[in-house]
Amino acid sequence: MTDTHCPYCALQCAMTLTPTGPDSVGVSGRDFPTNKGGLCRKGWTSTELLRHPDRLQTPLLKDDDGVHRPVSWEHALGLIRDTVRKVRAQYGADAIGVFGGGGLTNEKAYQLGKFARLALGTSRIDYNGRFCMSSAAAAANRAFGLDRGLPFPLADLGSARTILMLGSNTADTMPPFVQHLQGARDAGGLIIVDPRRSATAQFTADGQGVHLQPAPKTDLALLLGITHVVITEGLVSRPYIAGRTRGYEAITRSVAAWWPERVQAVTGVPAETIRKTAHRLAEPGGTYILTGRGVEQHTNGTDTATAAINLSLLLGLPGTPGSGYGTLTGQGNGQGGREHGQKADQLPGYRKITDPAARKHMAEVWGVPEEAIPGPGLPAVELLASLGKPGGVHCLFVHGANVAVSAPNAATVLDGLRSLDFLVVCDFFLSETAAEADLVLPVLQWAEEEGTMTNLEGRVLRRRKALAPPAGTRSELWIMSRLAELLEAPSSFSDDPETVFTELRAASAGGLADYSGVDYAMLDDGEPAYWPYPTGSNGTPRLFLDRFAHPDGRAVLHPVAPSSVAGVAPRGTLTLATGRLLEHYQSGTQTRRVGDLLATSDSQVIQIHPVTAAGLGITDNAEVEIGNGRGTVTARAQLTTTVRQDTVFLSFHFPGAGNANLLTSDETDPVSGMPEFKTTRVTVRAHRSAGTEAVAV
Ligand SMILES: Nc1nc2c(c(=O)[nH]1)N[C@H]1C(S)=C(S)[C@@H](COP(=O)(O)OP(=O)(O)OC[C@H]3O[C@@H](n4cnc5c(=O)[nH]c(N)nc54)[C@H](O)[C@@H]3O)O[C@H]1N2
Ligand SMILES: Nc1nc2c(c(=O)[nH]1)N[C@H]1C(S)=C(S)[C@@H](COP(=O)(O)OP(=O)(O)OC[C@H]3O[C@@H](n4cnc5c(=O)[nH]c(N)nc54)[C@H](O)[C@@H]3O)O[C@H]1N2
Ligand code: SF4
Ligand SMILES: [Mo]
Repeated sequence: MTDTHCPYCALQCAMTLTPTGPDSVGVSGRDFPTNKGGLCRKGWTSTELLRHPDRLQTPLLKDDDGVHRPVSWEHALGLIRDTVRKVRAQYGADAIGVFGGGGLTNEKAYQLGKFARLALGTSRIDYNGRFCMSSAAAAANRAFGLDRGLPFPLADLGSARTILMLGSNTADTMPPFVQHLQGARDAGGLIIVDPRRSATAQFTADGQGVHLQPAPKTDLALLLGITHVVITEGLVSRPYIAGRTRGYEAITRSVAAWWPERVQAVTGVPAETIRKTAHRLAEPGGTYILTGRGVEQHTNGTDTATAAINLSLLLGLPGTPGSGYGTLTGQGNGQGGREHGQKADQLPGYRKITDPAARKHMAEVWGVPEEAIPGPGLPAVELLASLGKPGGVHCLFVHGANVAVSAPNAATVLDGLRSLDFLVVCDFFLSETAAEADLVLPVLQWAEEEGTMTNLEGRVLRRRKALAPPAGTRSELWIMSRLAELLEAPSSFSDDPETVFTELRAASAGGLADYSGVDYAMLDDGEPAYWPYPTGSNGTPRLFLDRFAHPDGRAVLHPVAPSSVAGVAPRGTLTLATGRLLEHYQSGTQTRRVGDLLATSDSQVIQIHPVTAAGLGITDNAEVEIGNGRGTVTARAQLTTTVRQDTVFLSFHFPGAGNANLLTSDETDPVSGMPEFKTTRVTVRAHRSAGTEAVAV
C-alpha cells in the first residue's frame, strides 16, 4: 500500500494505492483534512491511465513524411544537444524556449527553471500557470506582499457563517471541497457569484444562500457596488483599517460613483441584493471571500481580484482568525509550480529575477557567476506569439502543458508550433501538442515517481512511487540531468528527487516561499508543512495573523476601476463564457482516455438558454456552430435555464473542431499577462442551415 495524492487538481485529495496485480494498482480515498476521504470521479478512475494502451513507451522522432517513429534515448538526447547548439549559434540563446506546467512536482518545476537558464542559457521560460493563477497572484502580491492561494487551512472554512465565492464552481472542479461549505450553507450564508446557475450555485437553494448572476465580466463593478455599501452604510472595520492597512482614502473615492442602482444597470444584479450582500458579509460569525477563474481569467482579472481583496480588507477579514480572503489554486501543483522559478520573471523561493540580492543568492546556490543567470523572459501569451518569428523562439521544449488546446486563440498557437525549427514535447500521451512535435519524450506518470506537491493551502505533500515505470520511459529529472551534461551546463543537475528537493530548500531559504525547514522524512511522517517554513520554524498554517508581507507590515488597498463598462450584453448579442465540466481535466489529454468519463461526456456541448435557442431555431441536442472572427467551433446544444439568456457556455476539454480556444482572444491583462479566457462575443447558429444566423459581434 502506498499513500499518495491525486494526479489532478490542487485539492490534491489524499489516496492510497494498493497493488491489484504485478503491474497495476487500485485506488481508495484516504482521510485527510482537505478531502476527508472523498475523491471525485477523476480521482477514482486515475489509475486506469497508468497502463493505458496509448501510453508512450519510447522516444518518437518525426520523419520527413511527418510520421513519428521510435528512436533510442541516446539518439534523441544527442539530437537535442546538436539542435540546441545549432539554434543558439544561428539566433542566440533566447531562440530556445521552455514552456512548463503547474502539474509538475516542485522538484521538476525547480529543475526546469534552472535547466532553462543554466543549461540552455535562455530567459524564455514561462508556463501554463500564467493561464491559471497569474491574476490572483498579481493581486495578492500587490495587496499582501505575498501570494499563497489560501493563507489558511481549508478546514477553517467549515466554521464560517458567510462565504462569498466569485467565479468558482467547486462542486464540479473540486467536489470533495464542498464539504467545507456546509457550515455557511447551514447558516444560510453561502453567496455564489456566477453568470451560470452552476452546480455550486445550486447549493444556495432552499434558503441556504444566494446566487448572484451578473453578466460575464461585470464582477469588478459588482464588487465596487458592494464596497460602496460597506463604506456608505458604516460597515467598515475601522480599527483594522487604521491598524493594518494603508490606502483607505483612495478607496473611498474610487467607489463613490458605484451606488447599487448604477451597479444593477451594469451587472443585472438587483440593487437590493447588493445591499443585503454587503450587510451579510459584515455580520459577525466568520466571513470568507474566495475567488476562482471565473473572475480572474479576464483582461481585468488582476483588478477584479484586487477589488475582492479590498472588500475583504475593509471588512477586516484577512489575517483575522475565523475569517479571510483566498483564491482557489487550480492545477495539482499550481501553488508550488509558481514558486520555484518556471515563471519568466522569477527565481526560486518566489524571488524576483530582477532583484540583485536574489540573483546573488541563486548564483551562490548554483555555483555560477551572477551574469550566467539571464534576465526576465516573456509571459506565456507573448512567448507563444513569438514562436517562429524573427527575434522569437525557434526551438521549444514543452513539459506538462497542451497549449495546442488550452492556449487562447489556439489556431495561431498551432501555426506558431508548426513554424518552429524544432519542437520537443515531454508527455506520457500523444497530446495534441505532442502530435506537432519533432521529438516526443515519454515520461513518468504520478504513481511512478517520488516528489512533492504543494496543495491549494500552501501545504507541501509527498507524491510517492507505487509502481515501476514502463521500461522505455524516463523521469524528467533524468532527462534534464543528461541534457545538462551533454550541453556542458555550468552547474550540476541531479536525477534524484530528494537531492533536488534538498537543493530547492537551500534555493528557497530566505525567500518569500521558504521551504528550507521541510524535508521528506517529516512529510512521510504526515507532519503538516505549510510554507513559509524556514529552518527551525514550525511552518505557517495561517498567514498574516500579526503582519502582512510588505516591509511596513500593512496590507495595501489599491484603488481599481473598470476601464470601460462592459455591461449587460446588448440585446441580440451573445457572450461566450468558458470553463470546466466535472468529468474532464483541462485539455482532456488524460480524462478523454478514461472510458467512464468519456462515456458521460464525449464531445463538445454548448449550454444555451431555451429562449435564446428558440430565437435561433436551435433544438436540444442539435449540432450548432459557434463563430467569431478568430474561428468556428461545432458543438451539440444543451438547452438549459442555468445560463443567462445573453450567455452561452463551452468547456475547453475538447480538441479539433470542438476546441473552445479557437474562439478566445489572446488579449491579456496588463498586470498579470492573463488572457481573456472567460468572455468572448460570438455568433451561434444551427449547423449548416442557411438563414438561421442570428446576432452578435
Ligand atoms: N473537473 C475539473 N476540475 C478541475 C479542472 C478541470 O479541468 N476539470 N481544472 C483545475 C484547474 S487548473 C483550475 S484553474 C480549477 C478552476 O476551477 P473553477 O474556477 O471553479 O473553474 P471554471 O469552470 O473555469 O470557472 C468557474 C466558474 O466561473 C464562471 N464564470 C465564467 N465567466 C465568469 C464571470 O465573468 N464572472 C463570474 N463571476 N463567473 C464567471 C463559470 O460559469 C464557471 O462556473 O479547476 C481545477 N479542477
Ligand atoms: N478557454 C479556456 N481555456 C483555458 C482555461 C479556461 O478556463 N478556458 N483554463 C486555463 C487553465 S486555468 C489552465 S491551468 C490551462 C491548462 O491547460 P494545459 O496546460 O493544456 O493542461 P493539461 O491538459 O493538464 O495539460 C498537461 C499536459 O501535460 C501532461 N502531463 C501531466 N503531468 C505531466 C508531467 O508531470 N510531466 C509532463 N511532461 N507532462 C505531464 C498531460 O498528459 C497533458 O498532456 O488551461 C487554460 N485554458
Ligand atoms: S477533487 Fe481534484 S484532487 Fe480530488 S479526486 Fe478530484 S481531481 Fe483529484
Ligand atoms: Mo488552472
